[in-house]
Amino acid sequence: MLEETGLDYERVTIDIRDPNVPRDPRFAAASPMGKVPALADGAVGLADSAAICMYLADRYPSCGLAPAVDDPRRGAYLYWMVYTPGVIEPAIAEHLNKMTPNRLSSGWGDFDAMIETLVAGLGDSPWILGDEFSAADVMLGSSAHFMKAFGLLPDVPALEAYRERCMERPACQRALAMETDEV
Ligand SMILES: N[C@@H](CCC(=O)N[C@@H](CS)C(=O)NCC(=O)O)C(=O)O
Repeated sequence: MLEETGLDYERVTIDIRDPNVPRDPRFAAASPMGKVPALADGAVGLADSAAICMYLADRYPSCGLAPAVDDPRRGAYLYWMVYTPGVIEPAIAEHLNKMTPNRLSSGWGDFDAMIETLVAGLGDSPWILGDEFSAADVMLGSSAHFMKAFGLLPDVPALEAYRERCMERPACQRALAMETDEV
């Protein structure tokens, strides 16, 4: 997301496996659960990737990564922005932990409903809001990539094409290269 914004930023590594490794003090303030990623931006600190993407897109609107608050696409944008933490993540956890799904009573539906809804949302469009890329695609493309990495992405050509489209973006390629360099 930060590569998509084009803003200057500093990456700070947090060791999530060893809590005894000293952490940047801004991290505890930004992430109440101690989860990564987290963002510190002056006096602002927050965690959760969807919240971070929404913050950056709204705080730095000239990056053009979110429809304005009075844009008719804003509703769909917000829906898809929270689709990852609200639907994809719990549906994946339920699926991986072999819990009994209940499409009606669970707020995230179930794994199949999560995939069907995403595929229907994309339709024939290149991006989730249509022809224009947004921060919602940063979240959904990353989620599709994560599912693929864990062998969870169903063989749906439109979904795979979307994942590839997101991953091929120069910003994403730069971010992946940084992670590879760090390993
Ligand atoms: N919904 C959160 C999920 C964050 C999350 O699960 N982070 C994991 C790594 S992928 C983590 O920090 N785990 C370490 C821990 O819980 O101590 C987001 O998208 O930021």
